[in-house]
Amino acid sequence: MSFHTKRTRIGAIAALAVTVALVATGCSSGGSGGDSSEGSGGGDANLAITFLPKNLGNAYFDTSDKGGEKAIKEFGGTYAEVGPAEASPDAQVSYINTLTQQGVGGIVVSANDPKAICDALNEARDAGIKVVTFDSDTNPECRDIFINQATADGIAKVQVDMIADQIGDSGEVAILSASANATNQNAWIETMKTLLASDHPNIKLVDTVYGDDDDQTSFDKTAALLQTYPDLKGIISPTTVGIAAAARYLSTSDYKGKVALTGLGTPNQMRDFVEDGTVTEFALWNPADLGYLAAFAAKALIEGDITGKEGDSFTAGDLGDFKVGADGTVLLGEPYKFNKDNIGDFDF
Ligand code: RAM
Repeated sequence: MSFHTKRTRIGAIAALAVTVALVATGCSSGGSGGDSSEGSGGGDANLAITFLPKNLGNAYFDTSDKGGEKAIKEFGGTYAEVGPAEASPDAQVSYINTLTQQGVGGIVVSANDPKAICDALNEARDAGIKVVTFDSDTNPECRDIFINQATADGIAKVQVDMIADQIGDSGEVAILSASANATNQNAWIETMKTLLASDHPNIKLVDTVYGDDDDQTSFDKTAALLQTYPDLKGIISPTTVGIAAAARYLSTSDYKGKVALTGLGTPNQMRDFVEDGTVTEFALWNPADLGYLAAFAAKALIEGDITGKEGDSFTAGDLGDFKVGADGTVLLGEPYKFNKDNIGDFDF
């Protein structure tokens, strides 16, 4: 898997305009130990920071965590990545407990459930570990800071706008989501429902199904949706795993070009399906920037520069300065749309 990020100007999208130069360094680590150079930060700060994605084997988290690794190398900390095979609610608990025993300085986690990992995270925090959620939050009382890729409103709106555009603002649509408890997808789906009801009276959301961020489950759920709803005009999949699996299904079926598919995807996973006409347009942010920013937030917490309260500010390397907003949330930027005219500019 190659992933160089091309140095590309991307208009007014600040988060993406600062392109992080990523160098392919092979696969992510899967073990519980660090896989990068040993090093310690300034003073006696414990800059051993471990990334804990929803699950391993998801290209989105491969990219986000590489962004974290790049940041940690820049500031001389120790990077590691651990995670479960399945994106199920409590699958991350044992990893958090192990990290607490090991005495890392920070945990950067994308949560599969807002509550299920809370006790484990709070035990980690009681032991002095700083906890940053990124991508998918826990309840706010279980972490120090949440690094949000874009606002839930923005992420919901871009997907509703795209499906409305692609089906002529009328007809049946369904949602193919990640796991049923995922904080991020559930927030986006709630807002999408509100937007559909208020602004798109002729679009009917007939079902929401869950592919668990597993490729085969998502593929099978796509097939089932198309069989159950013969009049389906479009599918929204707010997950990079789901949209890629659904596109693969559609691309070799009679539904190709007839049933629209949009949502959130990575350019590399979606490129073939945009080029062959299965998909017109989808959106995302820069996952590498998200991981990079999350790592710098962990550093600022560990070094005591910030506590996570509203108004705190810190510098995140190449991405510049960020301020902590309400509920201990830091915002990366805005979602960005990919289509046949621009997809060639991206490599992640
Ligand atoms: C999948 C995961 C992740 C989400 C992206 C869009 O990779 O569910 O949490 O942010 O899709």
